[in-house]
Amino acid sequence: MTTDNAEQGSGKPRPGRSRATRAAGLTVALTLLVLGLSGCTNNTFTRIGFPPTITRQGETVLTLWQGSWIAAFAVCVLIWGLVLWAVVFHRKRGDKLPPQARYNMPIEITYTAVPFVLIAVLFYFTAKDENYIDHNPARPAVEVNVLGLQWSWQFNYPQYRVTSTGNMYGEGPLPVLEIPKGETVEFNLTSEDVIHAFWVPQFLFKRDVIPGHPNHFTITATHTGTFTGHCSELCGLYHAKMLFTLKVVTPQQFQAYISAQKAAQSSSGSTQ
Ligand SMILES: [Cu+2]
Repeated sequence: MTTDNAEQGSGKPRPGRSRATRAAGLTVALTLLVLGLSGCTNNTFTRIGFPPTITRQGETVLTLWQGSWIAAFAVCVLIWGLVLWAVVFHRKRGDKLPPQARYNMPIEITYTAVPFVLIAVLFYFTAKDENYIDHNPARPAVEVNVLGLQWSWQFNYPQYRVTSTGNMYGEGPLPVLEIPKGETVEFNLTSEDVIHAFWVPQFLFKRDVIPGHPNHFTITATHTGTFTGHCSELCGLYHAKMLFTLKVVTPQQFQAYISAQKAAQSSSGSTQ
């Protein structure tokens, strides 16, 4: 562009140049401010709409989400910066055309190569994170068989022979899924009727529950608490009531829960 300006032959300092420098400096400062804020705090703004996560896998999802937005924002700033710079400082003045840059091979190659580099970087991080999020360890600490059915959930702990089933049509208390914090928990998802989807918003993750096609995923919870799980696949009339309660507790509380469930099951079995 220096060559282009020289070709215009004015030889005088152009007022537009200092304005362009100031605009570029302001853009860089704003970008750094946003990037700095996103690294320093942890609120809805910096999570870009995501809820706070309660799993290690969710932390990876959040980092990928933020990184993708930062990359998109950087591209946006660059493209709009170049467009505005061209519109403001290289607009047509009088009858003279601004410098033309058609058939410029270095620029054409750059236009082609840069998007490929962007896609390659996004692909690399997506594939790396997906491999981690989809990894199911050979020996999870806890296994939960999740059965989706119209319109509730059944949670079965095969290691402990404990099962809890929700009431149909969303009546009565919600079915409870209790898991320990800090331990690997594998979910085996199956359906007995139509396609459902298992979703806890704080996992930052959902997975389809498909009849005849078991799905699996593993999480390690990082926070205790009580959360609401949903079916996120429209599955019929009472889909909206297909909720469950997720309780993340300490390993000791989890063992106490399993013992209580076992005792309840055996007493109800003996009274039948
Ligand atoms: Cu459903």
